[in-house]
Amino acid sequence: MVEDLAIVIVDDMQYSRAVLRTTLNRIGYTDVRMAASASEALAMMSDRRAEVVLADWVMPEMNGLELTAAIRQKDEERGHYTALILFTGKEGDEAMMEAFSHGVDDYLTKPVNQVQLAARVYAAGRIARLQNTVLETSAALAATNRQLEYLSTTDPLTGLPNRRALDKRMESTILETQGRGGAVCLGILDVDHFKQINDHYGHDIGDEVLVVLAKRLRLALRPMDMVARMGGEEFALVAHFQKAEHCDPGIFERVLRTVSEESIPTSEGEIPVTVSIGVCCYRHGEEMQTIQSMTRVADQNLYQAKEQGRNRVVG
Ligand code: GH3
Ligand code: MG
Ligand code: MG
Ligand code: MG
Repeated sequence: MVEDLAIVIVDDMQYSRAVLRTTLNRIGYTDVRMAASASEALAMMSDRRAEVVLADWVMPEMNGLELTAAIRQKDEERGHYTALILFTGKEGDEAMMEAFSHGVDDYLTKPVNQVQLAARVYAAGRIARLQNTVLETSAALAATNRQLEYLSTTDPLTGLPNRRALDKRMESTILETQGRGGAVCLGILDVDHFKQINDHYGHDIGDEVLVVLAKRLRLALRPMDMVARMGGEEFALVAHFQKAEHCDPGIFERVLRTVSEESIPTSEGEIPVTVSIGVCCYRHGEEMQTIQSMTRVADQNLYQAKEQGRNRVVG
């Protein structure tokens, strides 16, 4: 018994189609569909895919080679592979070479020998299954990689980029500022007296505050700016400006006001929250900065902001 295959026969001659189908049925293939033209075959295959296509070369409108190109393109889009056997009355090595150079997997001359047909269809089925296994495996691998990439760069509590993603962004933004121009500002934001919120309402409510705060910070900045969670109740804000003269550390004042203007809703009621922000900006042409040097300066400024009474921006 052969393993069944989804087969499509394409031939403009009704008689040829019927002979092939009868032969394939006799071998044991039950899923054999027939199309009278290339476009009919393509429609059939977009309904339900085929594993092996047996196509006539010479057909009106779209010929077997054009059909091969169309199937290859559709397969590429969908991540499938269809094995293609071209059959033809054309004689000679040149015709055969032309067919293979157009991407067919196999080639048969008419009248089609039944034993050869059985062997070639069997081999074509094996090609299709091997190719499809490879494609499915690499698609699964790519999905796993995307998932890993997401997990390794995202903070699970707030859904914001994490420290690792922040470092990557800072590195590329600093390089861009150095090379192409513009400016980059790093703000390190720390919630004021967050320990008191935890102590008073409990750690879970503290978490709720962090989640809402993260959303507010995201909304307070431009889409191209980055808001990341550095850890604990500390967030990093990264803003890049195309031109050095557009550098505007004032955005951090706006962030500060957005946070303190409205209390944060939690399941234990509204909790007023203020934050302190330490800023470091690097403009093109200034002495070179690194992530470390910018973080150091922003941290020192954050410390100053806390010292000076909190709920303020320094830098
Ligand atoms: P300051 O104004 O000086 O920043 O005071 P603070 O109380 O915010 O500073 P401190 O660093 O003493 O406290 C930060 C607290 O944040 C301590 C820690 O328990 C809490 N914390 C860190 N990570 C989390 C978290 O993921 N969830 C919650 N609920 N609390 C956290
Ligand atoms: Mg024909
Ligand atoms: Mg802190
Ligand atoms: Mg704090």
